[in-house]
Amino acid sequence: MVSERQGRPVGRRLVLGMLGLGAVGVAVGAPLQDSLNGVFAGVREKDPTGITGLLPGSGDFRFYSVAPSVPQRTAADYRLTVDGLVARPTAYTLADLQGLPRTRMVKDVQCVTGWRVPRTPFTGVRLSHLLDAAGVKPGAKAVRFTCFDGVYTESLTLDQARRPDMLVAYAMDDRPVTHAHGGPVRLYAAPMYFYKSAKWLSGITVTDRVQPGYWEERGYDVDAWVGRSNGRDDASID
Ligand SMILES: Nc1nc2c(c(=O)[nH]1)N[C@H]1C(S)=C(S)[C@@H](COP(=O)(O)O)O[C@H]1N2
Ligand SMILES: [Mo]
Repeated sequence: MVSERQGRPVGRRLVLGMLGLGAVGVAVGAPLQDSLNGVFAGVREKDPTGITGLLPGSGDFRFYSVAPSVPQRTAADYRLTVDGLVARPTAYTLADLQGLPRTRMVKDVQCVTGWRVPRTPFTGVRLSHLLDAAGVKPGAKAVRFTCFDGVYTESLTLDQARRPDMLVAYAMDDRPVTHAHGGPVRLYAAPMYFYKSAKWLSGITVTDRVQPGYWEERGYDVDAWVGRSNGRDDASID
């Protein structure tokens, strides 16, 4: 099976080269650091020296991106569109989203490859609120998520999407979602493995059937309930 860890060959080569040089991360500035964190994500789990853990500001998180580079979106140019089988297609700015009813949740983040970050707060607007505002048409069965990295996609059934623990999140750890973590806006699918939580969210399309997302086309479960799917935390996922 193709896995997350195999999805970043360019980054890994670059990182291995840098590790060979010895000094890591110390002298680089913030924007570069952001992208380096992305590059380091793929190796950290395999790094027996622990040296990648020395990267500042990364906490326990790994940073994942299947895209080699992702554009920045600011509060001025960020848009989230809601379209498809809806009565009222809508485009939200970041300020629009922040002005909607706010939900904060604190749960463990769990990636399917085994790493976990305990008690991570996410804040945003419920996905169900955006769906209700758009007016889901009869016959709709699912939701497709697209991202401004131009590559990643995700999906939920309409029933899953309407759960109160599915958020369109603009804060993580009580701070604006950073670019490396998928800011300014990412999905937070709390009851599911973290691959469902699409970063750099730009589109929500209501559809008549589930279209499997990026990793799901590569073998991951579409219904990604934590503890109940993908062979649980079984290392065989790799
Ligand atoms: N756009 C996009 N979203 C994504 C991914 C990605 O590669 N691209 N990776 C997924 C996976 S596998 C995980 S574990 C989490 C990682 O989120 P983080 O980088 O904030 O830790 O994002 C998910 N959402
Ligand atoms: Mo993941």
